[in-house]
Amino acid sequence: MAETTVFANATQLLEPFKGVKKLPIEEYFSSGHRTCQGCESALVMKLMVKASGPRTIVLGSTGCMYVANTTYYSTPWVVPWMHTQLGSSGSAALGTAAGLKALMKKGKMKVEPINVIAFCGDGGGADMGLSAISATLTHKEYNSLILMYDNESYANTDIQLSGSTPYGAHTTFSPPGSVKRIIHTRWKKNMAGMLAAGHPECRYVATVCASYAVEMMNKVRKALAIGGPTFIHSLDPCPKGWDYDPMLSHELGELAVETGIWPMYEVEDGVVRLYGKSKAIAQGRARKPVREYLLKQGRFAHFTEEDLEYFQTKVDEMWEKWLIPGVIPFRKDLEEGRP
Ligand SMILES: Cc1ncc(C[n+]2csc(CCOP(=O)(O)OP(=O)(O)O)c2C)c(N)n1
Ligand code: SF4
Ligand SMILES: [Mg+2]
Repeated sequence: MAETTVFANATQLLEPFKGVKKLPIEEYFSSGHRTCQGCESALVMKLMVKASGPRTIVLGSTGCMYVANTTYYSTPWVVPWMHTQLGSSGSAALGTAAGLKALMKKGKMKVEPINVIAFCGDGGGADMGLSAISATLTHKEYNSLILMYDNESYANTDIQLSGSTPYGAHTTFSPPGSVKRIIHTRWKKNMAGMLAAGHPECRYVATVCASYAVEMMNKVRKALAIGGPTFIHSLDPCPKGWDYDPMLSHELGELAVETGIWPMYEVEDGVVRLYGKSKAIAQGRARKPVREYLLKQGRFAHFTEEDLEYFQTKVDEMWEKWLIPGVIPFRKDLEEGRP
């Protein structure tokens, strides 16, 4: 008969890695994929399953990380994995977690905590699958992690604009022209902040960047170990969509954080913590100018001084005026007399 612990949401004990030298040597996402040279999303997949370990099921939405990782008769996945429809990472996570629980309860499977991770791209997560992710984050009785790898476009279908594409970027849907230079005039969606603020049953939400690999893996381990549904948003430089030399991927990830464009934080049981260099910035470390990040990428090559200045002003605003720098855009000071 099944052990009751499983039905009380037992998770694996996943202690944080104590540094790069302490990482396990085993790989669960190995050779056999066809992602572009310098693809940070592929690195995210590799780090994600290294962090979770072998007793993990991975579910992947359509996108680069599905298509490039499942060439006929060849796959880099060493753990069991399944494709799911573009907008279905949330449903796949919840359904799999519930299915495993039911099979264990009926005695049809050995009772053990199995990690369930569903990944999606920004198109699949921040746009198309948002409602399913939201629904999953309300079901506290099922353990799962949804990881959104954000390359800031619908990359697999040739770099269309998504709700996660940054202001002004050149995509196939927003090519700069001589009459109108900036076609995409919207600020990027605040996905992790939105999900953390609106899902009281979700115990853990974090933003990560693979340039800070050990920190990223430890966030994955925390998300899996804490129990219930959790969410991680990863910013992933994409040489093809962002138009830069693949050797710059790691550096661009660092610059996204150092310029303050990508704040790294976690929300654990309702408590927000900035971490790594984002914490240092909040404590007074100077942010690098956004131009150092933007001008290394062809998708911003059409930017004039005025555009760079506008982008800088918006990032400054996040850090100076938002309730939590770069995280919660609620302002305290708009109406006199109100907190
Ligand atoms: C319902 C649906 N609409 C459109 C497509 C075509 N399609 C396949 S991959 C993809 C891009 C997905 O973008 P994203 O989720 O950001 O992942 P990325 O390709 O960037 O890795 C699209 C539009 C699809 N597979 N299913
Ligand atoms: S287009 Fe971007 S996300 Fe897709 S495989 Fe290439 S580098 Fe990776
Ligand atoms: Mg994408």
